[in-house]
Formats: sequence, structure tokens, C-alpha cells
Amino acid sequence: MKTLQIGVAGLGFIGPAHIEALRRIPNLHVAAISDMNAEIAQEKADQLGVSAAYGSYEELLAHEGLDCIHICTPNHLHYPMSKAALEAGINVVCEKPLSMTIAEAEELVSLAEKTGLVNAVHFNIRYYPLVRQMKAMRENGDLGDIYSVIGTYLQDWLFYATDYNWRLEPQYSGDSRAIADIGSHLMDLIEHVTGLEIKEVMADFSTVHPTRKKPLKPVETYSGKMLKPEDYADVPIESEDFATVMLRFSNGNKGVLTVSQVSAGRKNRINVEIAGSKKTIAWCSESPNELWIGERDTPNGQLLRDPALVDGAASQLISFPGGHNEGFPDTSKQLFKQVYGAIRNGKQETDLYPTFADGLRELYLGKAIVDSNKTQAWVTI
Ligand code: SOE
Repeated sequence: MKTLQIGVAGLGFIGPAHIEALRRIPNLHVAAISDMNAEIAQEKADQLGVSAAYGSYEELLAHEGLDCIHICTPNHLHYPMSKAALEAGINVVCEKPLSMTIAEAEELVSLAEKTGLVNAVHFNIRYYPLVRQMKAMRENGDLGDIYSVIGTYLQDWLFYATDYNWRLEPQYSGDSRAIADIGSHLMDLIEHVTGLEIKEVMADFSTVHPTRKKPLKPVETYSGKMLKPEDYADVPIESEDFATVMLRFSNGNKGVLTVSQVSAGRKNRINVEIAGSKKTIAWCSESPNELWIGERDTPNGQLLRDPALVDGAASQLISFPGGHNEGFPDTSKQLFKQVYGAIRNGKQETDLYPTFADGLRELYLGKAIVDSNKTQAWVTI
């Protein structure tokens, strides 16, 4: 079987996670990386054991024989890099959000369709086996009609005014932050699992640190490094630290989601509770191998991730027996297995993994939520 050659652009927090996941899949080779300059790229390549390192994306794209590019850079580079890769005839896996604007995302979806190349967005939360189990239970009719959805995504890595990251700067991240950054994962998960469309939103944001202290030297996401007061500059912040969004779904019922990046003690916690006419299910990303099942007339249940106990669709995403827990790193491996299957077949799949069209969907939802917060009124998608 041909070994597919891969390039990865952007080696901050998630780029190395992509590389680690790719290296767990047979006959894939991470041949080259790029970062913001040649020195940093070479340092990262040496740390990661990648043979070719480039200080520019153009040079990475020109690396001989690449079959796919993973774009793991700050958000403002997702569009130009995805466009250049597609125009160079190279398949693309892009981190979320797909782009900074709807127009950019619409152009990428159209270009990807025209080229026929494989295109995917890293909505990896779909690939927790018990998330797929929740989807299968809904598809099998086990939940009945969906009455309500309650979702939260809580973090604390931006808890202090001195916590700083490119995601706080609109020129690199876009106008929305918590909603675009982690709300997109939550909304993709909600629509993927329930099969419902979010049709209207009513949003309310808060920025608990309207001024943050920007370190005068670079610090990686989640690094937690402490600096001295003179190492900081005051920066005004307008993007949201916290957001609550009321939701109206295509089946006429309702829901709510809350995202926060300032919730002390919540490290990276997605919680979703779906109440149906037959039962309720609830799942938390910090205990991803357990699914809570709520009953009215019988004792509640707890389903543990075990290939012998879950639906066939979920067992396809399980590599280890029950009790041998799988988590965040495994989701990327499972997502990439499906993407690279399509690359080997030379054909884009539309329902197998999250595509650029799903990335565009999140831009539509995010824009409606930002507009609703601005107007303090319901906005229809
Ligand atoms: C920061 O909020 C972040 O790294 C997100 O950008 C990722 O998408 C999420 O998986 C973890 O947290």
C-alpha cells in the first residue's frame, strides 16, 4: 500500500497533536512541516522527528509529492493556506474555524467542490465513541422526539487577565472568540448528534476582562508560564469570554448552550444533555467513556464504552476493549482514518467526516450569534 506523504503547517498546540495521531495510522508519513520562520520550524522538526522543515507555507506546499496538508495555524491563515493547497491539487485537513469570514468559507467550499479534492475540518469531538453512540441512539429511535438540548463548553485557560493568546486578537482570530473557538465544536456536536438544525438564536455575551495583559514575549496555549509585571502591555479586549445562547431547533423545540473560557477548574469540559420523549442521554468530555441514560419509569443507566455494548457505528471508532479508556488524542486518529480512506479512494465523502461545508455551517451559526448579541434580539439562520 502506498505511503501517503503529509505536510503540517503550524506547530503550536494542535499541530503536534495532529502529527501524533497521524503517526498512529499505518502507511501515513509526516514528511514536512512549516512554521512562522525557518529557525522555529527547524526547532520543532527536530523535537518532533520530522525530516523537512520550512519557514514559509509556500515552501511547504512545494515539498515534493505531498498528498495532504494539515492547517494548524492561527485562524487568519486558514483561508489563504486552504486555497493555495487546493489550487496546488493537494487535499486539505483544516483546523476549525475554516476561515475568518463567511465569504472566505463559501469560496473554499466552492473551490473544493470544483477540484474534487478531499477536504475536512477537525471537528474531532464527533469521534468520541460515545458521541457516535448518542447519534446512533437518536437514529435508531431510542430517544424518541428530541424535547430539549442543554450544552456547555467550559475552560479556564483564559481565567486571569494575564492569560494571553493570539485567539484574543481579532486580526488573527476573528471578531468572535469563545463562540467561534469552542462554541463551534459544541454546535457541530449538537447538530451532528441530534440531526436537528439550529434555526434561530438569541445570544448574550460577556467580556469579564475588558483589558488583558499581553506578554511581551511569546507563550504557547496552555503553557501556564508566569512572567513579571514589566513583561506585560495593557490590551483592550472586545471578544467574548463567556456566552449563553438560546436555541430554536428545526423540530420546534428549544435548547441552550453556554461557553466560557474563564471558569476556574473547568479545564476543557464539554457537557451535553439531550432529553427525548423516551429517555434522556448525557455525556461529558472529561469522562468520555461513560454515557448517562435517564429513565422515567425504570432506574437510570450508565453505558461504559465497550465495543460489545455499543451500536456498530460507535464500535467502528473503538480500538481498545472496555475499560481501556480512549480519549481526546484518539478522536483525531479516528477522524484521520476516515479522511485518509477517502484520499486513497481519490474521492471526497460528504457524510463520512466533517467537511469544509460543515466548517461553513459553523461560520453561519457564529455570525448569527454575534449579530444576536449585538442587537439583543433573536436572529434567524
Ligand atoms: C482553545 O480553546 C482550544 O485549543 C480550542 O482552540 C480547541 O479547538 C479545543 O479542542 C481545545 O481548546
